Amino acid sequence: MTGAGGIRTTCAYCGVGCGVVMTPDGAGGFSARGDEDHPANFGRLCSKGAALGETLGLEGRLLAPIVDGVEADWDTALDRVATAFSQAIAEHGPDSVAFYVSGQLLTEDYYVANKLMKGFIGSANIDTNSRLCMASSVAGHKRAFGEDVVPGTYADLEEADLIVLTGSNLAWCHPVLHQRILAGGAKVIALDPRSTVTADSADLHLPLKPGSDVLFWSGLMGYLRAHGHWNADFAGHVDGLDPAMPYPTIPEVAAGTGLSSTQIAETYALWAATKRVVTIYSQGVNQATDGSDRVNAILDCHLATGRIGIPGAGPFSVTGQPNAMGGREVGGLANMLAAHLDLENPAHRAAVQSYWASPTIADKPGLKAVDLFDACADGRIKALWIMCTNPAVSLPKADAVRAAIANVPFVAVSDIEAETDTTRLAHVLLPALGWGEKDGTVTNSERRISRQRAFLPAPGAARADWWHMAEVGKRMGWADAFNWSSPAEIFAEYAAMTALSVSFGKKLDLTPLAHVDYDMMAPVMWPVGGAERQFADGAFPSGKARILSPRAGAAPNAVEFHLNSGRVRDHWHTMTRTGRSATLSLHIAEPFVEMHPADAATLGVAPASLVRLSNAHGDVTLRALISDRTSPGTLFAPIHWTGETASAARINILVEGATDPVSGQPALKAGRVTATALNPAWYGFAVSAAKPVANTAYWARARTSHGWQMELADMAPTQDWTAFAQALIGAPASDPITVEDRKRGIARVALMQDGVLVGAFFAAPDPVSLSRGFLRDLIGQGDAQAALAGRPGAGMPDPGPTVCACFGVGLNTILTAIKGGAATVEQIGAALNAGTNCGACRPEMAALLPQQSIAAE
Ligand SMILES: Nc1nc2c(c(=O)[nH]1)N[C@H]1C(S)=C(S)[C@@H](COP(=O)(O)OP(=O)(O)OC[C@H]3O[C@@H](n4cnc5c(=O)[nH]c(N)nc54)[C@H](O)[C@@H]3O)O[C@H]1N2
Ligand SMILES: Nc1nc2c(c(=O)[nH]1)N[C@H]1C(S)=C(S)[C@@H](COP(=O)(O)OP(=O)(O)OC[C@H]3O[C@@H](n4cnc5c(=O)[nH]c(N)nc54)[C@H](O)[C@@H]3O)O[C@H]1N2
Ligand code: SF4
Ligand SMILES: [Mo]
Repeated sequence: MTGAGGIRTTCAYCGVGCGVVMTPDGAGGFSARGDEDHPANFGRLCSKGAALGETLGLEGRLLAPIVDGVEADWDTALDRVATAFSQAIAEHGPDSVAFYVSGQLLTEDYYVANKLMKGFIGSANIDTNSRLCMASSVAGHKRAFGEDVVPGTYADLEEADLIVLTGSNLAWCHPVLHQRILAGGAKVIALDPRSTVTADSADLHLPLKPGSDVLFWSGLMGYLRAHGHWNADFAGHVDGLDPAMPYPTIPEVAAGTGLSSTQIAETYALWAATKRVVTIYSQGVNQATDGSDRVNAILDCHLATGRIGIPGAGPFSVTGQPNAMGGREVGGLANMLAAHLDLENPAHRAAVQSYWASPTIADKPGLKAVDLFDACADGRIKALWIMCTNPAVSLPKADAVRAAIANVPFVAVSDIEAETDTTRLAHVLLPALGWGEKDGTVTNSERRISRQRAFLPAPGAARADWWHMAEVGKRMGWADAFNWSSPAEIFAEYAAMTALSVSFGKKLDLTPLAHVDYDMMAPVMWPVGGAERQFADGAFPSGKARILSPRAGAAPNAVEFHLNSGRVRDHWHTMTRTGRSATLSLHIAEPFVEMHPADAATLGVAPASLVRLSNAHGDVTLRALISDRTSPGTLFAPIHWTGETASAARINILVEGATDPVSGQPALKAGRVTATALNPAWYGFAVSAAKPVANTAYWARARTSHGWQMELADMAPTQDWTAFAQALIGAPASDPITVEDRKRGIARVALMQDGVLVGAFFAAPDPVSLSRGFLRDLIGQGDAQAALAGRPGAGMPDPGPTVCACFGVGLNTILTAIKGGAATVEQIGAALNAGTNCGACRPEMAALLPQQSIAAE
């Protein structure tokens, strides 16, 4: 849909699903602005959305099919995939093949994948990275309601009086929803073992012990019963309310969560007294061996009080990926069928098979993600197709997963990038269309379907993911069933199919969209034409809702370190897209591990030094961020760095594959590791015009607006710093200017070529302290002496690390403005523009102010 203002589409990143308008920037590119009319964001965007225009470049893109390492045409590549799958099925049966797909596929792609695997190949061996993400919420919803339905809407966040955020760093991971909460003015409580930016901006932060969630929520259930808050009117819609259930007492909750009895009692009283309460949860709840129980413990409290589906109240599982929800609708998980129908139900299976007129239908659940890669390791899987996900980085036991993929006789990978830790393992690589080039639909956390629209031409030979699969389906002998010419046709087939869900009493209803004008389709919630909020009337798909009253397991004992993991504000997963943007790469430019000062003191870890985390599966090396934001015994590391961006920072090498028995979701937030201080012979820092390459014990590289920067360290000293620097930045013929103090072990090298600086390198025995921002901007300039100085002269202040990504405003600049009298986030914004675009840095800026308060936008 092209209006006067540009092309309307939906953001590529998180499950908030913000509407974006892309307009040509006059320089051959596009710039992004929030769509004022989109009900998810009403014009807002976060730093990642605002920088979408910067990630559209074709550098590093996969632009042609590759077969056994050699560029090939489409026919050769597709024939090879079809033959490999058909042969494996003929020799070893349908369960010898598998697809591993992604919540970043569009609904149309996902629908085709499911149809091909479950209806035509006849296996349910299709699982998705949503297993790592939303599986526990799906299981929790199905157990409680009989269908995977998020009852509430984003408007509830503005109408609520109290919002509990648990296991969610919403300010960084769903920034626009966080903005909406601040604007709505509800009281906010954050339940997270770590002090996050979300916790800082909440009215109360409860740092519960990792894994004590079920205890906390079942304690609330008992409190609600004891104080007469179970809702008698709603009780008729709910099974399992038990007056005799032994729920934990407040002292028991205090002992297990590490919170004080007073804090717990006050929080319980507030929750009990507030009718309009929304509980938002995500990965801190889902990614655990008792993830489904945590979800049900939360749902129990909302069901028992009838606080569900009414304005301003309800449980709210926020989805991670842009189409986590759409994938669930079309049966993306190994234990579901399309259109919310159940694989185990013979009537559902028959209905789906007849709708597809398919030769077969999978009749037992397939392998879930972690088991699927175990089956690759032990030889059960003979052909595997990975689409739109990077499992060699993002799955637990990542090194074992890499070996498992390498063990599969035939591997196809559809991706947009040529070089990832996963594409390297493929026999056939299929180039996909990326965001901005592809067309289809996504469903966000509040069940709202929006169009993603192409505004760029297909680059090279790249084609849409649905087309890859449809072509393979045709070549496997099912020409009629996969004969679509556009995503609109696929969407129409799927929308019409939801008549089946309706006939089985489910809420998923898209039937009015079966004949919609796809190009013009405006954002719309399902059930289409039905109530926006679900279940206030007690009409659950399972008849009555179920109270599960899960029992809390024993808290893990903390002998080694507990390794928590998650996200940072400006990066997305394995960084294949955000890593292209200099703006997004500079907020946090290196992999790190947060460690409590007491643990750092015990281990002898100095600030900004390096730490090695290890266990039986392997080890990683990360920068130490010593901080009381994490508690003693618990470490936190981000998930974003890969073999492409750092030497040894794939933290999932260390994470066990233990899974929730109900949902199969792995406990990604519960690694067990030992930590040791690393004592490198030297630390280094480099800026360069070309991509730097090192094989030192530690390195991490990031994009800058003039090239690259790299942090380094190594265990052995280097004899010739000049040669080292020239090799590092790939400029052996450059003119070096080297200043060296051998006694102190300090070296500085500036590399000039044709009169401009192409690289600068610094080494020292301690972590290198320099003005990195200043050095980055010297690349391409003529000033070698300034580069050797490593920091600006007196006349030029050092802006410090970036806080506001949108306007590139540094920490020191903000502190100077505060010293100069700026007393609120608004005043900083008026002076520097910082925080006035996406607002994602507003909580960070507020934390710099003496009185620490943030007003809503
Ligand atoms: N910037 C950015 N945004 C993103 C993404 C991204 O990569 N980058 N990815 C998107 C995706 S796919 C997802 S799934 C979401 C994830 O969004 P979130 O779930 O909000 O993000 P995480 O950082 O994974 O984890 C949330 C919090 O869980 C806490 N936690 C850990 N263990 C426990 C526990 O035992 N109990 C409780 N209560 N809390 C615990 C962690 O300390 C962490 O602060 O973000 C989406 N948005
Ligand atoms: N320890 C730990 N591990 C985690 C988590 C955690 O909190 N802790 N979180 C987990 C969660 S919630 C998630 S969602 C996963 C995410 O993990 P992944 O899904 O593995 O991460 P991405 O980097 O988003 O991978 C997407 C891939 O698809 C490619 N791509 C992008 N667009 C397209 C397209 O249109 N078509 C195709 N074919 N390819 C495309 C990208 O280049 C990239 O290679 O990580 C999980 N792993
Ligand atoms: S909150 Fe940010 S990343 Fe998420 S959809 Fe909106 S703009 Fe995109
Ligand atoms: Mo996710």
